[in-house]
Amino acid sequence: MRFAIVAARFNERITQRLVAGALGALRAARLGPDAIEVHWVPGSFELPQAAGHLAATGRFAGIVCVGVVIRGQTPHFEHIAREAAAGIRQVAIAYGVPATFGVITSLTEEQAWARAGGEVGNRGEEAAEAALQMAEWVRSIQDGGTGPNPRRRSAASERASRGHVHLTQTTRGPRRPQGTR
Ligand code: DLZ
Repeated sequence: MRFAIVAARFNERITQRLVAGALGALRAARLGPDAIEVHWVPGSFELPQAAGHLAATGRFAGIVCVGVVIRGQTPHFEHIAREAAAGIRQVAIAYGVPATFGVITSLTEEQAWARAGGEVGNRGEEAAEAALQMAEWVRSIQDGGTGPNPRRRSAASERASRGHVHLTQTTRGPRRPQGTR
């Protein structure tokens, strides 16, 4: 399987850490250099457009989008963060190619560093883990299966999914909240 990382140059020093985290996760999944491409775009606003072009080639099992949006003095932050998130989701749905959201949206630069390999984890690594899991799931569905067997999960994957429903649960039907009928 081939994966792409699309990275936004704005706040580039921090984004580099996200790219490194994403590369680490993909390599840990035994993907070689030939199976990973890194593409840079000017800012997070451009991530969906690039992801769409890459998805349209049909060459990728997953696309990991990384960027850093830090709140400034104006509502610009909201526009960029919202468009990046919605656009990436739209690409994933339109093309059926997992496109994951490794974009930090923070109030301060300090918060961004903390989420780029600091004490709060690495959003790039987590987004790559999510793309790997989704790609595996898509492939198993296309092969006529019911979803992948639970694979050994990395520490980043555990962190990424903490507090969320695991994919294997959602593929086998939603769980009824306890005490309801
Ligand atoms: C213009 C801009 C601003 C103010 N802030 C950010 C940011 O915090 N993070 C980011 O990734 N990009 C930012 N950009 C650039 C936009 O994403 C985009 O590249 C430009 O608006 C050109 O379309």
